[in-house]
Amino acid sequence: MVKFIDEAKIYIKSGDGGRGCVSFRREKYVPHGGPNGGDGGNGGDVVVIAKRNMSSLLDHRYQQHYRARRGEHGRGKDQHGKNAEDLYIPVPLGTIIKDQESGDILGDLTNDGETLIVARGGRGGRGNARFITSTNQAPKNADPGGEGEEKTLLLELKLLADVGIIGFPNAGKSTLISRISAARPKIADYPFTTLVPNLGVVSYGDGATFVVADIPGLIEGAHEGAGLGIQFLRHIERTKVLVHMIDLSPITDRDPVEDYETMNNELKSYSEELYGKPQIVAANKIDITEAVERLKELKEYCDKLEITLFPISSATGEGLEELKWGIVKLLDNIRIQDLAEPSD
Ligand SMILES: Nc1nc2c(ncn2[C@@H]2O[C@H](COP(=O)(O)OP(=O)(O)OP(=O)(O)O)[C@@H](O)[C@H]2O)c(=O)[nH]1
Ligand SMILES: [Mg+2]
Repeated sequence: MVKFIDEAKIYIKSGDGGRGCVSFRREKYVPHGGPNGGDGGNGGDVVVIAKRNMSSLLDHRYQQHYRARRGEHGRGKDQHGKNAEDLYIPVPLGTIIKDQESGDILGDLTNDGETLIVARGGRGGRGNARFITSTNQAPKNADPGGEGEEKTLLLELKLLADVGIIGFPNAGKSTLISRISAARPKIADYPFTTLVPNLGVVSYGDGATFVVADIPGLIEGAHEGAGLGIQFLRHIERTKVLVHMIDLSPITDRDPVEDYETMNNELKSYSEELYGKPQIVAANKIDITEAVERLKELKEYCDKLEITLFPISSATGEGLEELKWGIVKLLDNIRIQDLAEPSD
């Protein structure tokens, strides 16, 4: 299994408590009314919450500072300052939260909606009305609010790939990852460039992400050990979707339809389960003139078998948005099915 650790470092601060108020009743004809300074409100807590719809810590690399608001100060006429709202920081299921300074693990959130208070807001200060005693009927003191806590947290998540990219060596699998994610795998003009799987986090829409992995290219006879063999397939056994990349470049001297079938035979020899995963065909290198010609036959073949095909160029970026949304749609459908019939 490819496990790759996604990490983020965030700075958090809970809200300070509001100040207590010093105030006295002012009534006509009463020179010194009693104290009526209200308490300050509590500062907001910082709370980490696990969210099923998040799949990476990418967002926290863009936003790294989180501050909850302070409580309102108390006011005269015994008015209590408002408590500040808690600040929620969403993280994916499986995120481990560590205190950077002590190295302690503060928590490990695994269920949707599970929360962990990582910094408590300061308590609101007491207003002078609370300081009244038998000997001091006109106290002029009030508490300042308690201070919020500051911490630097390390968030860690073991990522599992949602999408596996398979295909012949040199098809452009790593190039695709480099175009749709921030990963920068090695790309080169010769087969077997990728020797260990690469992982990338792809973001789309409103903060949502999925994770792709490529694996070293497979060739005919891989299940008998040809090329790098098929041992790498185990890395994509737990993905939900496969992107089957076909190299349309005439340089391969192979037939795209045959490539598709060969690859699927290799998959099947390895595992029926892997073979049975939903596939999307990404027909790559359509920036090459002859490739467009070679696309036709593959397209007809896929249409006949009702296989979704996206013509793309990982080099120029053509068709990549469509491919990305095609993957998202498929993942969403699978998620909906999973919700309907939970497997665990
Ligand atoms: N013209 C063209 N060339 C491409 C395209 N995508 C990738 N290439 C080239 O194809 C070659 C192989 O690309 P890689 O991304 O390394 O291929 P791979 O499938 O990861 O290869 P392995 O790791 O060896 O299995 C490189 O020279 C890329 O520049 C494309 O859309 N058009
Ligand atoms: Mg590669």
